[in-house]
Amino acid sequence: MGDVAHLIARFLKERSVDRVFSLCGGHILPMWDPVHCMGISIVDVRDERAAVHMAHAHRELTGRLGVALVTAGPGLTNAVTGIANAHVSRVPILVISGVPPRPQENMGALQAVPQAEIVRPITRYARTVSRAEHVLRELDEAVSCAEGHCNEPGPAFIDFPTDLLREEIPEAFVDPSRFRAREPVRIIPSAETLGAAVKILWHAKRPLVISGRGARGAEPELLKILDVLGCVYMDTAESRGLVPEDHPAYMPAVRARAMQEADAVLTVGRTLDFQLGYGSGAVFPHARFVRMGTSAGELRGNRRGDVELFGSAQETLEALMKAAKGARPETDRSWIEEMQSADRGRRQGLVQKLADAPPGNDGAMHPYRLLGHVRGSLQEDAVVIADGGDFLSFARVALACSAYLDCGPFGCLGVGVPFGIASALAFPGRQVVVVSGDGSFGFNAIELDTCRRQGARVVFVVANNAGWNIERNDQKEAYGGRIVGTELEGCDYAMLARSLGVYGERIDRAEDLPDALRRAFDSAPALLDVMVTRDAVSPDAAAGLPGIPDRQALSTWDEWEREAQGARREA
Ligand SMILES: Cc1ncc(C[n+]2csc(CCOP(=O)(O)OP(=O)(O)O)c2C)c(N)n1
Repeated sequence: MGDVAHLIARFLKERSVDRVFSLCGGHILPMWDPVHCMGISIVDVRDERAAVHMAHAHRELTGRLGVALVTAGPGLTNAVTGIANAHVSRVPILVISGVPPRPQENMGALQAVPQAEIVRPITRYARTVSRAEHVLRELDEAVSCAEGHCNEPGPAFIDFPTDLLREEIPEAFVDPSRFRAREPVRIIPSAETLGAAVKILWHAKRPLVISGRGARGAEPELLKILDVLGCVYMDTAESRGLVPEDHPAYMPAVRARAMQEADAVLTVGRTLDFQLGYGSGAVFPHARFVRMGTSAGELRGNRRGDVELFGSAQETLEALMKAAKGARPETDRSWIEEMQSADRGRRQGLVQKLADAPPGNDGAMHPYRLLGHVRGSLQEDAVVIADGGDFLSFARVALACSAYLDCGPFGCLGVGVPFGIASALAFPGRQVVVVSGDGSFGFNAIELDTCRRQGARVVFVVANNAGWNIERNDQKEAYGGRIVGTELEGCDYAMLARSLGVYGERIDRAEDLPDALRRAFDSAPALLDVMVTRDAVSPDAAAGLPGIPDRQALSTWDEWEREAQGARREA
């Protein structure tokens, strides 16, 4: 049969893993060769953190298991940020590592730290496997836990002592059924709860549907319910692209108003985290909630649903439609039309800003002008990755696309470069654009080397305002104008790119952007280092996000929350 390392490689192959993101090290090298010989490509990176970010993006965009292979000790500790990011975003990835050989256990071996214990709070599974006969069973269970079979999806971590990797494994220990991927669990709620949900949603005057990552794979059913209810729809970054942006229910520019005015909310596979005001009665003052999901977080986190539909999105939405047969939704058409018109107005306003937002007092281009040109250069199936503080906030509203990833609810600066590389490797025929603040770009800038070596055709657009601007602006506002440690030097990122063999140009004038973008797409991998103003105030900055209010993420919501709590105390 061969050794344990070959068995692990075979498991990955049987589970259709075509790419593993990794950085070499003695503790894991026994797995590298078999992985390579199985025809699985190894994307060798410059920092383990980038490997995990790449596995994350690979999973998000392809739906296939993302795998990172990191060496012991500092290899694992470097990977922790990536693991934590996947944990918060609930992304199924498998992180494999090695640990010192068993005969050296607790003796002060090279790179020995309690790895599984370090990552346990941020993983769905974290175990060290120290017996050959357990390897397949544990791998199977690790992947099931990552996929969220009957629980919340997220990262799984497994490591093996290096001597075990070299140990021969008798054929009798190999249970072939363990190679087969498990079918996802399909759950449908009871007829009674479905009926109760129909009552709330079909009698609502101002229904709002909010989707999350649990809605993935249920696009047709989601569209159907939006069409039947004729409601307002909010995607969230984790389920962006499920509903086309020209759908009549899609009104991204009036989200806060929809939350304030809705009288019924259906959440589909979405937790009520800070981005949704924790579902608070101060942010949703009139709504009854129907919550649909397969984990406790989606079903009841922060706010109990008036009806809770424990079920997988596709089957449950389908069952909900069946349960509603014959019922006529009572949606108030005039409210919908008013919302649509407000949304249209704001979106037109945005298009205008993208075309003519004025430069700052420093004479440098407004970030919206840059993003307007990027938007104009995108093909329909482009993959867009956004990273940064202010710049991410501008990009999130400015760029329309069908595939999108960003720093997510972990606010994980630095994902841009690795996310972009993994995307371009997964989709070599599509445009992949990373738009990044200059500070954020720096975290994983060295991965431009990986990008070139791997032939990943990414276009990186760095918005260079020579600062950690969203924090710098907060210092200006809230700390007596004292600017301390939030400025950068306006480094020449184009030169940095060229030094790593990537095409690079620095751009100062908006009118030079269309041609520069064309050259960048032709020469990808390529980087445009674009000088932008520090004076622009982003939507997130205006909403008070960087100030970290006490009760809510945004200052307006925080004020509503304070008022609501005050009113409760008085009552
Ligand atoms: C790893 C990490 N470190 C620090 C922060 C805090 N932070 C949030 S936004 C931001 C500034 C980002 O600067 P840049 O990428 O240049 O974008 P800009 O705000 O200038 O547009 C910082 C430091 C974070 N979210 N993540």
